[in-house]
Amino acid sequence: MNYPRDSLYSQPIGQVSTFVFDDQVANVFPDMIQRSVPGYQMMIAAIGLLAGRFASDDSICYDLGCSLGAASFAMQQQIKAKRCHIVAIDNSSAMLKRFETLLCQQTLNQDGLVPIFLKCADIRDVHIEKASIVVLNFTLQFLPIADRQSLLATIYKGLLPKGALIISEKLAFDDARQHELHMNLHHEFKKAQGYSDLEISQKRTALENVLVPETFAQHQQRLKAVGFASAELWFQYFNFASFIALK
Ligand code: GEK
Repeated sequence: MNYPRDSLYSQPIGQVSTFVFDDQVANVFPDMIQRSVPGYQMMIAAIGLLAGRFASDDSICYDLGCSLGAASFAMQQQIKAKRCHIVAIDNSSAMLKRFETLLCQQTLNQDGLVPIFLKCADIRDVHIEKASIVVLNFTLQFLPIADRQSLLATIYKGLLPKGALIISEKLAFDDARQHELHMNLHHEFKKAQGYSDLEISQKRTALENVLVPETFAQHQQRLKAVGFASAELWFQYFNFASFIALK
């Protein structure tokens, strides 16, 4: 499938409305996320490797907030476990429609891969069971802060004893100068990717109160509070990071 370049915020918009994962966004999503999230491709590739290590026989791998399935496809390429499958969940039907098309094209060509099952649902309502690996790749940040702990508790409960949770997020920093520095570096990253100042600032307005970043310490404390034995960073590029929590 050919995905067009993201120019959703390139023209002046009188009143920028709240960001939603609708058809317009889904249409340009691969370009948008790649040019907006430093290290996105590297994180996706590494999530594949992590799934290869953690996916166990007779278990389920979850991709929560899967969008077009980049993490699911990367995991699928690396999972060698038997009687294992991936459950990919998103509440945007526009995203899942495109994921479905990609999945149909792919399964025609490749046999022997673990199956991926798509589910259109709010990740706060889903049941997690027999999970060997759960991925929240830039999804938790879109939930209201008050809802994050109960989702993580559900994941913890559904994970097998040797299971792992991978969380990637935009981070905030306690130190005001560090916070400002990382925000500016991200702005410069986006400019280097071809976004204009107008696009960057209108997108920032659209995401206000929708994408709410927290510090790594806040994430770590919450993960420990729901029972995880440990949670450590394995990747960071400016204010974008990925961490792994072990049951
Ligand atoms: C990737 N993981 O390419 N329930 C289900 N889905 C949700 C919810 C919710 N409550 N809230 C948001 N989403 C992907 C990228 S994008 C990240 C993830 C970004 C979904 C939303 O519809 C969108 O598809 C995804 O979470 C976030 O590896 O756009 O920065």
